Amino acid sequence: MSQAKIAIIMGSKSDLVIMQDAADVLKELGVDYEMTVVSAHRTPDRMFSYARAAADRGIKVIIAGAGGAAHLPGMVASLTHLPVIGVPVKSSNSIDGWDSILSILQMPNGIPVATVALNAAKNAGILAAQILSTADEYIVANLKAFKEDLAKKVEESAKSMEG
Ligand code: AIR
Repeated sequence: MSQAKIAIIMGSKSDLVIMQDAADVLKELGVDYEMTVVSAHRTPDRMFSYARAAADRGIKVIIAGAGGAAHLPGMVASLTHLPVIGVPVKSSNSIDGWDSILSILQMPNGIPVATVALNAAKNAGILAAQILSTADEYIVANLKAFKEDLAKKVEESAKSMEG
């Protein structure tokens, strides 16, 4: 059984090209994750059992990505008390991305989904790590180093542009 505290799920394997960014940044931040496909429409029973069992398996945060009629994040949020971060994916069945964004963003009061920008799986990974870091100093240290590195890269760009 996975000991991961973060679950990355997506509506289709075709979302992996985007969702891999969440996995990569979690690896960089030293956070274990598990990753799988769960479709709200094609496998509703699997979605139900996955979401219902996640907390008891030790998962603390769920990152859920989907495209088009992207109901996975919201439905998973309705089935668990765990925080759910939604990643709208601009997929082959998405008209222009707005369908995915609005399907994930416009949740009814009582069932929040923390929605990141279109295709922004990397930010979903960082946010999930930040949530875990409230009880984990190792992740705090990794996040601080990550942010310092971001700032350093901007300083370097500025220097090279200024000549
Ligand atoms: N999807 C799959 N089940 C429900 C939804 N909304 C989404 C996937 C993917 C898109 O449909 O998240 O972004 C296209 O999937 P596929 O498998 O046809 O490539």
